[in-house]
Amino acid sequence: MSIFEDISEAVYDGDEDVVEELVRDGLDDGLSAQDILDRGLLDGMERLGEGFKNNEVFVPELLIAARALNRGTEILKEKLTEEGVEAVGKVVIATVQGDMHDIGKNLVKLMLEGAGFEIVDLGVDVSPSAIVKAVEEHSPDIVALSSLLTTTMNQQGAVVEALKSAGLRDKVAIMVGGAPVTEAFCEQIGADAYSPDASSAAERAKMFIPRT
Ligand code: B1M
Repeated sequence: MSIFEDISEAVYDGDEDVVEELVRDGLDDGLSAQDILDRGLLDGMERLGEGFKNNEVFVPELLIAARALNRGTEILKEKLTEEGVEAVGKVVIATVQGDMHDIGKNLVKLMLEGAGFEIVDLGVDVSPSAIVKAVEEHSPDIVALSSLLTTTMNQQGAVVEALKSAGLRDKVAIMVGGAPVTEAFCEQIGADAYSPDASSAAERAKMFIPRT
């Protein structure tokens, strides 16, 4: 088995310590952080997702695996973000109300940090009013929203509306993403940009910051 398969398997098994050890080994062997993330950590979660869909894997296993995956990304963080430059702008990021999924949001956060953004992370299950409050308090350039459930993606639209009502819509760019979200949905709710993954989200975010 390759080390990527071993890492994938350790995530699948939710074995945090083995994940940490293997990720460190991979980096020591000169493997790229991006490959370790994509071919190891995320592959394990992808397989679990399939198992969950087929009723072979259940919520507790997903939770344990998510913790193991997060341990791995913490170690990769330094490598994935080492190209980072001085703060180019500020982003308020959140998983929307009713939604507890944070792995994708955390990856987007990580890539944005790597691109030089200062991040205000509001966490998961964040209400539109809490996001409005954070925009008032932190004056970010961008609000980035993540949703993983078809039942919560409409909360992204609720955030757009809440920012409009608060008179703040024109002061921030709104970026959206997450598995059920599409470009068409982004347009429909009046957000400014959809990104399918964390890397493209960071690239897209830079386009909202005027060059000096
Ligand atoms: Co949940 N879950 N889950 N889950 N879970 C999904 C999403 C699901 C697709 C599984 C399935 O049925 N196949 C399904 C949703 C179905 C649907 O709505 N269509 C589902 C369900 C049903 C549920 C529960 C309802 C299950 C239950 O309780 N019966 C429940 C809901 C809880 C809640 O939120 N209220 C639930 C709970 C959980 C756990 C808590 C156990 C756990 C999350 C742990 C955690 O996040 N800390 C969990 C997990 C792990 C998953 C799967 C297996 C993996 C999600 C993940 O982290 N993927 C998932 C199945 C799957 O996706 N295959 C599933 C890896 C991550 C890197 O990808 O988040 O898509 P993703 O992020 C990507 C892009 O989408 C993008 O960039 C990221 C990486 O490049 N992106 C953005 C994400 N956010 C962005 C924001 C941006 C830009 C890009 O802003 C600018």
